[in-house]
Amino acid sequence: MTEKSLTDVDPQIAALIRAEERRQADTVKLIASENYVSRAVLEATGTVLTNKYSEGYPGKRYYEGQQVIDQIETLAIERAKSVFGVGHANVQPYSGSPANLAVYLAFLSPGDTVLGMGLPFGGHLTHGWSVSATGKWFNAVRYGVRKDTGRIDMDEVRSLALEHRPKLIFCGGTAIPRTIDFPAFAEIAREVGAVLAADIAHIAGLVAGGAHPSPVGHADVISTTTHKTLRGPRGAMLMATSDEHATALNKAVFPGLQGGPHNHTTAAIAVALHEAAQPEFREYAAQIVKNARALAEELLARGFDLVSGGTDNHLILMDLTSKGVGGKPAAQALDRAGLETNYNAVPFDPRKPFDPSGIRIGTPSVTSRGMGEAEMRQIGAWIDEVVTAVAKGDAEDVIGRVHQEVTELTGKFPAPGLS
Ligand code: DSN
Repeated sequence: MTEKSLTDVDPQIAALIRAEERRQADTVKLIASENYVSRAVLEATGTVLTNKYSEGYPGKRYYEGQQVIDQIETLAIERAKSVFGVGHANVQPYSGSPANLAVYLAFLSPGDTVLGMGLPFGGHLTHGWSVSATGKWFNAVRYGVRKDTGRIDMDEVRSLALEHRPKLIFCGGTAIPRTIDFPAFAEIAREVGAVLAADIAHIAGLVAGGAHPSPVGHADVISTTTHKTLRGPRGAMLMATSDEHATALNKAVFPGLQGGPHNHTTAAIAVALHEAAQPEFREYAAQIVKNARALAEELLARGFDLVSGGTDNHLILMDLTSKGVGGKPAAQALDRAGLETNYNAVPFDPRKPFDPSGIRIGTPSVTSRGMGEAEMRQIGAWIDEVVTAVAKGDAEDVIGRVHQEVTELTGKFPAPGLS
């Protein structure tokens, strides 16, 4: 049994994995938080490193046999420090939510106040939203965006901070199409004596590639997943500049929250960081932004409302209210046409989170496939055709034709890592 291949042992799962591989190859993936990792990252993920326990940190473990694992984790840490220009990095958080929980554990006690962006405005559940442990166990105060601009209102952030004196302020989020003003957040955090955590999960690849300003020098703590624009495996990292913050974060990750790190993931993070240090990565990051701008321009020209009127980064948040279509039916129709998106709340959304007014799209995956501005304009045209057809209540023919055209396009742009 133990020497047999996956196909021999479990043909059902093997076939499903192949089906998912085909689906990913044939789809124009526009989910802003997804990407295609390289074959090298995939290879590192599926290795014998998954067999090893290594609770603790390099040089100080609770299990023997760390001769190799210590070297791998040290390489990942050193590469993270070099790519982001920070003094300390912890590469062990299992994913973004545990990484953010570790920030709370490091600096807050239950009941303390956190100031974060509200989920419907583009924040993350772990920035203190009500259904998250962070909203239940801490006193969460939320900022949003201005109704007229769709952008974060720094005056509101400051007045909420002065009124509530949070111990922790989160900036960053999951549906923010504009540049995050790290210096402005840092000034407010300093004024009220709060720890500033920059959650750069969405934009980490842009920061690493010089296509978004860095929070380094402004935020006390930087939290990121590794699988979005950074194009690594599913995982996360925490970074800090001061020894004091780094020590608190390390203790919070282990033994505070987690047990053994996922060493196969650590190795794949190291590989992704090696890739992020190459000159081509800067071109990739710049192209993500160019592609998002081209796609936004096409959608605006076709009469779509975009939250904040456009994008500075990899992400576009479309408000479909004026098109007379909900986000969910639009996303479902687009998916059937081979255009994968997610429905998403828009700021001040009158509809429910499971049936919101918007869809969120992004350009990391299509950029990783080598697509450029011309393809973005084509994708914008397809989105328009499908959404318009859904609004008219007669989308089947359009969905079928667009799907065929999408398949022709994806055939010309093979996705990294897929055979
Ligand atoms: N689920 C991630 C996203 O899609 O943005 C955030 O955690």
